[in-house]
Amino acid sequence: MIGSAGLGVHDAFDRVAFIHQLALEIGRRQVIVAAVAILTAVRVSHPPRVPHPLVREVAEGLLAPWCDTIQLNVAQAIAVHPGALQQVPHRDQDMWRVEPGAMEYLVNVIWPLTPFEADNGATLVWPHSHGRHATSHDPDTPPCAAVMAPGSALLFLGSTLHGAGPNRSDAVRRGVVVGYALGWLKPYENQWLAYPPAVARTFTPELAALVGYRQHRPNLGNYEGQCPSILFGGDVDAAIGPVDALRPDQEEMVAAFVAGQRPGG
Ligand SMILES: O=C(O)CCC(=O)C(=O)O
Ligand SMILES: [Fe+2]
Repeated sequence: MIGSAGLGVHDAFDRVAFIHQLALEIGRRQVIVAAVAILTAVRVSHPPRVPHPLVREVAEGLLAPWCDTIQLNVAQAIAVHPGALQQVPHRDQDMWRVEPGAMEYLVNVIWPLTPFEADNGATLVWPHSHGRHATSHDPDTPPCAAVMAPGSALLFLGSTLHGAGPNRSDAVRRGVVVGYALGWLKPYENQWLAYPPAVARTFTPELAALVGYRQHRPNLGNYEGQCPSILFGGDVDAAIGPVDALRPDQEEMVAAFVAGQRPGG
């Protein structure tokens, strides 16, 4: 989506108007765009859905320049209790040792289960802190609170400075964090342990693929050299042979190398 409009991820997130247009194009739903770049709260659904078609399309569009397929990085419920202090501002991509600004690794989605208010722990997001700005120098601009209600979701890049706000109210603020990462990264939560084959086989093929039951070319995340979704078929024959899952350029390179060794090749 972003690519088709000729904009890089960072340019796109710098341009609220573009995000608005993007959401209108793919959302066909009411879209609330905050008056600052990077923070976009989208009317989606309640209860949260993994994957939500609109959210998935946005995450895939943003991460497509760097991977074939995306994966679930985490699905986690977070409660901010009355009296809780502000969370340390952080960038979620810092869980990996990355070079800030070179690329994006993660799109995070926060789904409120209770209203997020300025005084009850709504996530704080620092505008213009993402992408090439994600250096050790943190912005002097104040954060903005993602005030939203169940039915909306907050989307932000893994390079964006953010954190849960302090809860000065007398009620618990509850939300669910769902992260989508590049398909070849080590995810925050070990998806195969969280969703072993006996559980994942009850998922839709789309969800099973998102939690790791598919390979990322070339051959990443295979089981005995095959797509791990073969584990959904019951007893797997120990003698199954490996089947390569290569990118087209790798297929071509291997085919040419093999042909070159044949007599007359
Ligand atoms: O719950 C929130 O508002 C943010 C939580 C968060 O950023 C985190 O746990 O990494
Ligand atoms: Fe975070």
